[in-house]
Formats: sequence, structure tokens, C-alpha cells
Amino acid sequence: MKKLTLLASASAVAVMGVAANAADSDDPIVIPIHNWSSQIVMSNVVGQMFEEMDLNVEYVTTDSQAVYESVRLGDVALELEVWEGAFGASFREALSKGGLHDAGDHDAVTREDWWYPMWTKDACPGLPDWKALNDCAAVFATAETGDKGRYLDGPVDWLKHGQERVEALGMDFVVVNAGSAAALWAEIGAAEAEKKPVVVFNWTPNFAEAVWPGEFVEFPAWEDGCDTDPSVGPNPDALYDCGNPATGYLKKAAWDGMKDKWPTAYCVLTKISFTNPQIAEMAKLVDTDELEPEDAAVEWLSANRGIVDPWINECSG
Ligand code: TMO
Repeated sequence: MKKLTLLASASAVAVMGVAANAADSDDPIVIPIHNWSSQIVMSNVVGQMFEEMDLNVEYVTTDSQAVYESVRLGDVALELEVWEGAFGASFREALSKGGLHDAGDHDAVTREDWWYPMWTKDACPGLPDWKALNDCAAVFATAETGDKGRYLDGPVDWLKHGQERVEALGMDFVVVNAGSAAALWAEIGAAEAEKKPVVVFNWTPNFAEAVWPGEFVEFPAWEDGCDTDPSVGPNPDALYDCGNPATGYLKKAAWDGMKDKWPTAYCVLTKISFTNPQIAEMAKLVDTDELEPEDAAVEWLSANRGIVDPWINECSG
């Protein structure tokens, strides 16, 4: 008897959901997944919100640069984490071709750049200045890098241009690309016991800031055009002679066709705005607590109904 009541009320909710979103297509909303934890968890959070609204969702793993072409063509419906530093150039290029648009900023302020755990400063007290880092290059030398310092950059698809920056600024560093985000955390973790100095690619918001206090290296400040116009930045003949934006945006992007095909989901997408602590928590549930991304999303959602329910309600009326 109890079971029957539950079933009846569950289907009543489902019917209401369909009615509320009758304008939305039954085709799956394809959400792209990349290779860092907050993006994967956020994509699952939003996918689960859409499923609660009785919409269909499909996840595809895609390259984090090529995805802007996929959004533009409607092969995927949206992108939830457009980081200015890593993806600004690909996003702007796709915008100029047409087919996708800026679906609004998250509240979060982002930074992605060369970073060190605080103990590194003991061996190189002039930090965070990049020239001081370069004067300390030998401190970061390994068997693999000879008398030059080792810098562990992000996976290649994040296009961080570490090698170009080293050349543009004449630095005594060898740039090695990590195979995965996990390799970055392993490098820091391995250095921790002996407080070995290390410099690696890192970003905020991220789980790492709660685990390892640290700082970004201060490079010549980012100026628009540093990646397209050699005359911008201190080296008049080189691109990438600046740091990444220190107060970067985090945007959402949408396929232009999304608002007609899934108007309710699109409405929710435009309302979504996550903060630095919310995004750091999404990453932590996977990278520190070791949950699977789907389970991390369930957990995050259940702890944050007060944040997401108003967005869903405002769009489902
Ligand atoms: C693109 N990322 C946030 C990993 O720097």
C-alpha cells in the first residue's frame, strides 16, 4: 500500500515536470566533459538539474579547446566552464565564426598560472617575482632538465604556452607537460615530505588551495593582445610574454539553437552562477574525498538546494 502511494506521487511529479517543460525537446542535451574535476562535477550537477526537470541529458568527453567548435555547430549544447586564461582565445575565435554565444559569467574570479607550494619560498625567498624565480632556476633542476629548472605545465590541451613564455622571457626553465591533472597533484604531494621546491601549473578556484597553501608566480601583468600582438608585453618580438589574467572570468557558453530547442534548460543555464568556494567544493569532493563525479554531484546538489532551486523555479513557472 505504502509502495503504491509512493509510485503514484512519483509519477504525479513526473507528469508535472513534463507539463512545465513541454516546450523543450526530448532530444538529449549533450553536455561536454573535460579533464579537471570541477568541470566534470559541475557538468554533472547541471545535468542532474536538467534531469530533475524531466529533460534528457547525455555526457560526452571532449577536448577542452575543440569543444568551442562543437558548441558552435550544436554537436554539444553548452560549455559550463569557459576559463579566460586557458580558453579565452578558442572561445573568441568560435564567437567570431558564429553559432555560439556568451551565456553569462559565473560569480567566480579565476586565475591559472605558474604556482608553488609555500615551502618553495624557503629556497627562493625573492618569490613570487618571476625574475627571482628565474634567478633560482637551479633550485628546480632535475636529472631530466640538467642545469635548468623543471616547470610542470598542464596537459597539452589546456594550451598554456609555457614553452613560448620561457622563450619570450629568456628563462632558464624546461617545460614538461603533465599527462593529467592528477600528475600535477602527485608532483606537489611527492615534494611535500622533504619540502622540496617545485613550480607547477595550478589554478583557482580549486581544491588544492585548501590542501597546500601557495602562491602564483607574478609575471608581467596580462594585457589584451599579449597572445596575438608581439608588441604587447615586455618583449617587443614575442607573444606570450605576460602572465595569464590574474582576475580572469569564468563564463558559460551556449549553442545559439539551445534557447529554441530547450528553452527551459536554456533559461536555467543563463541563471546559473557559481562562486569560488562552490567550485572549489565541487573539485574537493572528487580530488580529496575521492567520490565519483556523479556521486559528487549528488552530494553537492543535496547540500546546495537553496542555491539551485530558485533558478529552476524561476524558469519552470
Ligand atoms: C583549465 N584549468 C581550469 C584546468 O586551468
